[in-house]
Amino acid sequence: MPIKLRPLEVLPLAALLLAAGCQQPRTANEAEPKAAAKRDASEYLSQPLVTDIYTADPSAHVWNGKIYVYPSHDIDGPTPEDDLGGHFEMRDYRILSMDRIGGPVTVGPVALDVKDVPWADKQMWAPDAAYKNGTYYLYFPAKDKAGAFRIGVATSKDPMGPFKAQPQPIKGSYSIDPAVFTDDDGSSYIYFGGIWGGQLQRNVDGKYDPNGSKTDLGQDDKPALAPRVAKLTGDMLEFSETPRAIQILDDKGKPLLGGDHDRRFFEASWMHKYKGKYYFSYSTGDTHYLVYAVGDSPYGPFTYKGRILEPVEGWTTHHSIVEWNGKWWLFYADSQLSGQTRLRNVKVTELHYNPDGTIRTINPFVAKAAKDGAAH
Ligand code: FUB
Repeated sequence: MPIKLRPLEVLPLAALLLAAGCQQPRTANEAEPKAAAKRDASEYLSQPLVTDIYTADPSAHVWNGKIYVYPSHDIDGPTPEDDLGGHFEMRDYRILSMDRIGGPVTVGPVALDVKDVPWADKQMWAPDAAYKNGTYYLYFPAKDKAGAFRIGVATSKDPMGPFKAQPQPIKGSYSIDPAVFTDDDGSSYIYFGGIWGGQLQRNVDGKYDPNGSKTDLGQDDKPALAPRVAKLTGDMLEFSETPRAIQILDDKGKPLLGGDHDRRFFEASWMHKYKGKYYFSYSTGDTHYLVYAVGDSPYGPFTYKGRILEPVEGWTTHHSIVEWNGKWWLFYADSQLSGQTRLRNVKVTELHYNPDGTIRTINPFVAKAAKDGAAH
């Protein structure tokens, strides 16, 4: 998404060079990631799941006991970094699978290419997947020929693909970052939206306004732009209702405001259920946190509870949360391998709940004291 410089102590070398007007050398799309001059690998809480392609925005699912990760497939392109994420020029999806966390990771072949999606033009951003009655569904945002983000669906009998796209995007869809949650009664809900380059602010009435704001509503003292949710039809291919705005409230029951950049919704919706409660989590974008809010219904309202992950290396932060083998896991991404926001790598770490159901905040870097202790 957009580029905005982070504090110097976490600013990657590449971003410093860019800020100074220096051009970064471009590599081939599938080039072997090169180690960038920055932190030592031991300073990161966890290591990249794969190193032969760049991946981001990991949506993890467990099907038949096996873990599948549906990430964005980052590539290096010619577009300079901008606030609207023009530098995220992804053209296809590759799916990851593993039998166990910590075990070998298989990188699947191309599962869906933009050239095989009749309505899409470019920028295959963060996807998600779902399963129903023997079919796997891949949900993905892409820009259409008019430059508006829409959300498409593609189907396959194999979780690794290849997927075949529907000829048109989901009717009435807009913006980015679809995440599909299936509740215990079998109903599936799709969450989506993202401000700035994700164009939510240009779709306030569900109709794309190419001349709309570049950032948000520009009203810091009004409720922030809300992520959207819609129940899916039984065949998983369309919205069964007009998408609803999701309310995210503070502990006094007031909506989070547009100026509350530490807590308000930016992008990267995810829904999971823990002990009967609905956990809606998301990225705060320009403040770089992954945060969560809890409610009693998949539609919300949700009450803001706190941070899941402190800022990672790189501008974006995007995640999924899944239960596997009796433990809960946070899949996330940073820019460890490349030092560049546009070339990210997915990771996983265990997530812990407190007895009251709140989530313990994770630091993506190893605390110095702990590292020194481990070295002795
Ligand atoms: O990967 C492209 C975009 O960056 C995603 O759609 C956002 O969530 C952010 O990670």
